Amino acid sequence: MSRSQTLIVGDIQGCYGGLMKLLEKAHFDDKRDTLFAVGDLIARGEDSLATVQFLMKLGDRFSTVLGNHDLHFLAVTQGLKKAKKNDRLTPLLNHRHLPEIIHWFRQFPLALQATKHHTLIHAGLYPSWSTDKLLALSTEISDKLKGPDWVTLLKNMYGDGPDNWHDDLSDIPRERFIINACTRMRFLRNNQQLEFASKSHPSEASKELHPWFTVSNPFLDPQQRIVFGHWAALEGETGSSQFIGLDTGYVWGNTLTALHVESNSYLCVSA
Ligand SMILES: [Mn+2]
Repeated sequence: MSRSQTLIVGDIQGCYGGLMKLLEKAHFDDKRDTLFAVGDLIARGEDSLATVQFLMKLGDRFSTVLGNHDLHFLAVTQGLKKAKKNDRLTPLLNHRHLPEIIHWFRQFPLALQATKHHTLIHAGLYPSWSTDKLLALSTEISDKLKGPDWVTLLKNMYGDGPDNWHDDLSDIPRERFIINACTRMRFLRNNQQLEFASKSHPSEASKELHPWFTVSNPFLDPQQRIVFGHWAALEGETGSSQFIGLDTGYVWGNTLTALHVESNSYLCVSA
């Protein structure tokens, strides 16, 4: 009997066909193997509904962290926001099982420990946090998202500030910073301020902007690998084996990438 496999897949974005190609290539067996994702399961691709239905059927063989598109989808279901112009979420939003789908999404955290040495987060690890701290802050948000005030949490999450972290942040500014750092961060300014305007490859960004993974983090255990998505223009180029960027822009016509944990190798399919 072959050994069980653990796959961590990059941003699926509703690209059901790409996900199927990738899992076939891996000979993924849903009775034996485990699939993790780094968030943004849905939105721009051709079939967000089929993607969600497939992942829901995997039960506890699947887990994910939430991305900005996943949280935005939840906000849209509650009438807090309109779907973005390029989102193709209508079949999902109109589905008769929408309440179950909403419930399913709300159970997932912002960060999770997939293996002893792999921490998953959609955007990145803010450089003054350890992974233990990240997981604790994720739990703060997750408890709210699972609880009775979840719609209020989503209503208050929109906005770019505060842009700097303090341990004594509380209430809405605290929630918003945690959600922004975990799901939207790419670049930081010199004083570790979050900056959201630039989405480019680091080589094309202004000199005052630093990719979060290049900012020294004295709290990060060198044994921990940070596995993230969100930044398609990065094409996975972090320059460090400790930071594993899996968004390789399948939805933009490039590739869908997964880390195969047991062999520490990458699987890739082209759009
Ligand atoms: Mn994203």
